[in-house]
Amino acid sequence: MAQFEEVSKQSILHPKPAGLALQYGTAGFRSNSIHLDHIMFRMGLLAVLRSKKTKSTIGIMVTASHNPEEDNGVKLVDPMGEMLAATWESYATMLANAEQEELISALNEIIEKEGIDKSQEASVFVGKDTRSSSASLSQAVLDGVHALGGHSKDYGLVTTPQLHYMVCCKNTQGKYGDATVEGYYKKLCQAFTQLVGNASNCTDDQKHLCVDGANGIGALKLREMISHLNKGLQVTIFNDGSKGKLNHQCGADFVKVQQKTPTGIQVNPGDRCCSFDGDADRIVYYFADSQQVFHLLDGDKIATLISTFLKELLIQAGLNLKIAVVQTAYANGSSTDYLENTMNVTVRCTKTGVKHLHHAALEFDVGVYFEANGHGTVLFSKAAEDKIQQLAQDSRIDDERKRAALMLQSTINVINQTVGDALSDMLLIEAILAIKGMTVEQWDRIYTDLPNRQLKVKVSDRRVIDTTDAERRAVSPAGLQEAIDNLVKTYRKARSFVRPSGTEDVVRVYAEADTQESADALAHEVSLAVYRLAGGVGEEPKPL
Ligand code: G16
Repeated sequence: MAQFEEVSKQSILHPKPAGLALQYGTAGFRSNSIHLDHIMFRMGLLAVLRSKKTKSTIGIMVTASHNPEEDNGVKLVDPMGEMLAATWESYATMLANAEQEELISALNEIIEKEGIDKSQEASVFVGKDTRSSSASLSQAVLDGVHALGGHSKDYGLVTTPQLHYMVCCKNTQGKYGDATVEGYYKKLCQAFTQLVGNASNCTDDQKHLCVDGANGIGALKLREMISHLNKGLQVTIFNDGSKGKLNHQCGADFVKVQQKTPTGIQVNPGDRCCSFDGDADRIVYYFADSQQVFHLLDGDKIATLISTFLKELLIQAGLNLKIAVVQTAYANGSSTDYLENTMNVTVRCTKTGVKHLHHAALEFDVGVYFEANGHGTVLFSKAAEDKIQQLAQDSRIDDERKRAALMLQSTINVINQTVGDALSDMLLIEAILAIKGMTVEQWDRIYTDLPNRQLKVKVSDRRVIDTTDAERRAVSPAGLQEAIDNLVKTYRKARSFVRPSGTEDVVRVYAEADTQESADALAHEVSLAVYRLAGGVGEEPKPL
């Protein structure tokens, strides 16, 4: 077949380093960028097959999100803007690791197993972040798409959620919105403007937000979006990429894990601040109190704010829709307790990775999902959206119900339902705070986080750790879970778990307890157990 000849010819220009094996991780492939040229080419090929199989446009985003500048990676986007179907992850790994001479047979295997019609047209949307390696790597993706005869549209520099949005718009024939960056800004900003129209007299101070752009794509795109906001929000952007390094001492992951303000931003008491990550699919908020003490409002606090707002609107609208919040093991114990016992909403816990949370959220009329690291969104079922729309158009209902239904409608439009989106989440949070007349301090006081600590441990092969129960318990190596259980027993209100990261070559350790000292000590002791029982490399973890 002529196309396979082209693939063979082109693949020589994107050779696989001998012996290199990479696994499809939490959000696709991720590694130092020097290892990724062949992966990008091959994911271009895979996207063409996926497009032929689904008869839809598929997306490929070149980004390593929260990882350091020297890394890169690739995220694949399925037809409705969701992450690549789990069943195709093994094909991705197989293609990525096939030796040069096995590539065509690997492609044929996928074609046969999936019953793909080779004559079907294929279309792939491609985007990239601001990393220096992203330009050549996205070209490698395009080479792969074209080698297998696929059509491509290169969106160039976009945030990851913007690319997810484009794919969904295209495959819904524009029902979800216009598949352009301009269309994205218009949809979100119009909905935001409508929503904040429900806020009574916000002062300029209340409208002001400091944004840490992590020196990445989010800063560029926020700057573009501001002009569409009609002064409903006043933003000062820090870490806009003009001097600092991507994600270095800044960005959502740094702020969440280090529990401190990023460099490059001056936080005065009373300032409301937020940080994006490197591809703008995560957001966390924070402020300094009058004693200059740092307060973090992470994904859990965001989920609480949004679900409270939605629950109140559903009650006001008189709509009986089932709302649930989906979290992971990283969710602070206080947040789960508050959601279940004070708000009385259903809470689900899944494995790390938005693909898992997204899937669980689809089971409800309104599924709010957030990882504690700030990655999340809200999903409305088709039936829920239809009910809200009907109510918003019903002329027989009273003003209060009408207002609530219209607000729910605008809320749906401000949200990017395809994936967690820092820009969209920021607009929704800002609108909720304005409508409720709530300060960031008041929001923070909804519940008090249990002190917690996250650490990383280097081991020779992180795959020796296997987990169960939504990653809350380790089943291997032998003795590790027992060791963790024994350590946890020695602290009050304590909880701890370990899991291999799917984006970095480390084992992650999480601990929470009644005091920061206890959380730090427990995290350190659990790190030592990982180091000793799971093949730690380098120096033994030191106390904090
Ligand atoms: C990705 C995933 C997130 C996950 C994070 C960390 O985020 O999309 O769902 O929480 O990796 O995963 P891990 O702990 O397995 O390294 P991002 O923002 O880096 O793409």
